[in-house]
Amino acid sequence: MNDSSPSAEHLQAIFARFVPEAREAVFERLHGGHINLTYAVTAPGAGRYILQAVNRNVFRDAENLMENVLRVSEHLGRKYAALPDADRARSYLHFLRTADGASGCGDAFGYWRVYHYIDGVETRLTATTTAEAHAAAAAFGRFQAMLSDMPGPRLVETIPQFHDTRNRFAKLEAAVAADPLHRAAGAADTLAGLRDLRESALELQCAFEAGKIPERIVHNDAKYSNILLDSRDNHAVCIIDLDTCMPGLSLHDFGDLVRSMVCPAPEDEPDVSRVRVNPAMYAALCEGFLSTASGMLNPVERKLLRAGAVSMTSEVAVRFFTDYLEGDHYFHTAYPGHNLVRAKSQLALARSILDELPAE
Ligand code: GN1
Ligand code: MG
Repeated sequence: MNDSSPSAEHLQAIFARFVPEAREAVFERLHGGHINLTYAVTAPGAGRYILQAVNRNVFRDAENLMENVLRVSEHLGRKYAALPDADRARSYLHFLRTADGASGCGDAFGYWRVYHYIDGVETRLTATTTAEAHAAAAAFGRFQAMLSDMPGPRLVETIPQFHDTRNRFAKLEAAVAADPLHRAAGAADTLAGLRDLRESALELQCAFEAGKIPERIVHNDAKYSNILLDSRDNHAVCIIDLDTCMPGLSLHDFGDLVRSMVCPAPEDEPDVSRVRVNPAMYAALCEGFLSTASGMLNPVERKLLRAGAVSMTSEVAVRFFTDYLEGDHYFHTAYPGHNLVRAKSQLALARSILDELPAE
């Protein structure tokens, strides 16, 4: 992978593979995600697009990833086509192929792909009202329900063991043992806090391993900022970032929603005293998710909502902390120690979910 940024000429050459008629396009870097390189493209006379390089350090098999993404978005397209009042052009992502029919093209920056820009929307890192929480959770529940009858072979696991929480804790212990940058001693409290969460964090995975809850097609990165919201009335327009859409547990998505919406502070809030759950937001998330997913969920899944939230929040705290110990190779960081700040904040949130929300 190339750590520098591509030149405008390079971007233009890549973009022309998808939209050959576009000349003198303008590329604006978007900084929302932690993994991929993303640009908004304005191509005079040829429309607006998103151009994105999938990070091959994270997604080793970008070609198969794109096969997943295309299957999922085309299935959603068929579902929305059957809904009479759907806002079809904005409800799912429309990907372009290259002039020679490929799903993308690779170079030192990653595997490039292009999709249509969706107008009149914005994303938010955090939510403030229970109505927003209800709507976001209903959108992800609907997303899963729509994918529950997707035909064809099992989706490829774009990152093997992505939400294998037990393995994430094992990797944490390996990083502590190796401690290449001697960072563990300076963060002993965080490490102890994470270890305390392990058993609760594994409850969801244990239920799956015991055969009590099924594998489903899920988004696997269901944070609030992965929903495009209508700029006028905030309704959920489209779910984006389908890179990890693959087999998983329904409550992985519900858990990520809780993680990203149940507290008004962002995931990298440095003042952990501000990181507390808001029970009214949690109630709205449960209600919203069940309003669209409940027909699909089994009784055990319906009882593991809080366990899903504990699991996903603890897991991401463990992942941020592991990356900190290993030298910040995985998540993009904005300043030294950013991953440690994220780990502490998500640890505080997991603790608050466990201590302050009722188990079903
Ligand atoms: C990463 O890149 P982004 O922001 O979509 C990560 C998620 C984490 C999230 C934390 C492929 O998502 O798993 O929950 O950061 N994605 C990957 O904000 O690892
Ligand atoms: Mg993502």
